[in-house]
Amino acid sequence: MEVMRLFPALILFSLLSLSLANKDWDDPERLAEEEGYYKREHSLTQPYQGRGMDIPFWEFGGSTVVTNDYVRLTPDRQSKQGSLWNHVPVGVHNWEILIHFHVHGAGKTLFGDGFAIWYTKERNVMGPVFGNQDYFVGLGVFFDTYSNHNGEHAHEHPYISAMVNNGSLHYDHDRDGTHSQMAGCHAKFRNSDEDTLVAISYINRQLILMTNINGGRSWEPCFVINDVDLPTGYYIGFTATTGDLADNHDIISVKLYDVESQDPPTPPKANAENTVTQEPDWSTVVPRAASQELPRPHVEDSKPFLKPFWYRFFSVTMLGVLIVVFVGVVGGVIWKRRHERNKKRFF
Ligand SMILES: *[C@@H]1O[C@H](CO)[C@@H](O)[C@H](O)[C@H]1NC(C)=O
Ligand SMILES: [Ca+2]
Repeated sequence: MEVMRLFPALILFSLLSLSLANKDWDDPERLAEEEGYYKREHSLTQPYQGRGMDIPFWEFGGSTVVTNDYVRLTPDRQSKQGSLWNHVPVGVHNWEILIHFHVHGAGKTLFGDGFAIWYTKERNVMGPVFGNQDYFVGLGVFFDTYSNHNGEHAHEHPYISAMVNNGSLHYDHDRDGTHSQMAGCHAKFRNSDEDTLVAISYINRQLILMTNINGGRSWEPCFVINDVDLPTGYYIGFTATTGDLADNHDIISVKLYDVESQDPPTPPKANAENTVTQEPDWSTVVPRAASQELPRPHVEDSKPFLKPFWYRFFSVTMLGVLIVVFVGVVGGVIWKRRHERNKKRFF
């Protein structure tokens, strides 16, 4: 029968839709718990015990102070810069990091400037990019609370954006870095009554950022960036800065997980002909992102990256439609046969 021949294809298509729906936006906490291997040497949790002011595996500079409840990079005062750097290089190339932070202050309309999360070659060098050096090498994720507005971009602040740099690019503070960002999203994390968390995962060269800023377990997608090259051996760090405007920038906890790669590594080009899959040397990779937004004179509306929503919506909807169609067709066939049999019986 025609319908029966279609059945395996339908099942396959449904499964495919489901797997597509779940691939990109995994619950970061589930991923960390089930597939991640907690790395204590890259994590920071309460109590931040150590001798005196020291925190094991971490060092801090500038205005940073450690209390029982948080590490405060800057206080809500003007012209401060603070840093917190992990001094153990990250040796794994697939990782996820969960960060609990708190940005808050007395300012109702004027506050700034924000903080940054780093995965860079160098650490502990102060500078103008949210307290870190410019022309950095590696990844910077900026939590920019103040819009240095000039009509260059149409997004609202606070704004989270990511930039990958090989040391050649300048972070343009006056333009909120929109000329060098890979992707970004608007997120109202400042002065939130709820715990504010961010999850950044770098798995199979895909960089994903999600936020949890509205309480509960609701993780919101911010962006997905494919084809990002980051080597192993760089350092995790946090910096923040205030200028004319100020805010408290607090880091409450950091948890890094070694996440197993779900796919085998791509063999280096030289070995493409033979079938031996050789682990590439992850430590020599130069930071690079295929999707870097190119310098431009005019900036268009840069809305948050919405495609994955559509993806999920589309595939879940498709599955529903398929089930309805399938049930309808099978039901229709059965009904028709019964009807015909009944006809024969009664007439
Ligand atoms: C560094 O990045 C710039 C701009 O993206 C690029 O033009 C340059 O070739 C890169 N250099 C290396 C060594 O990859
Ligand atoms: Ca800014």
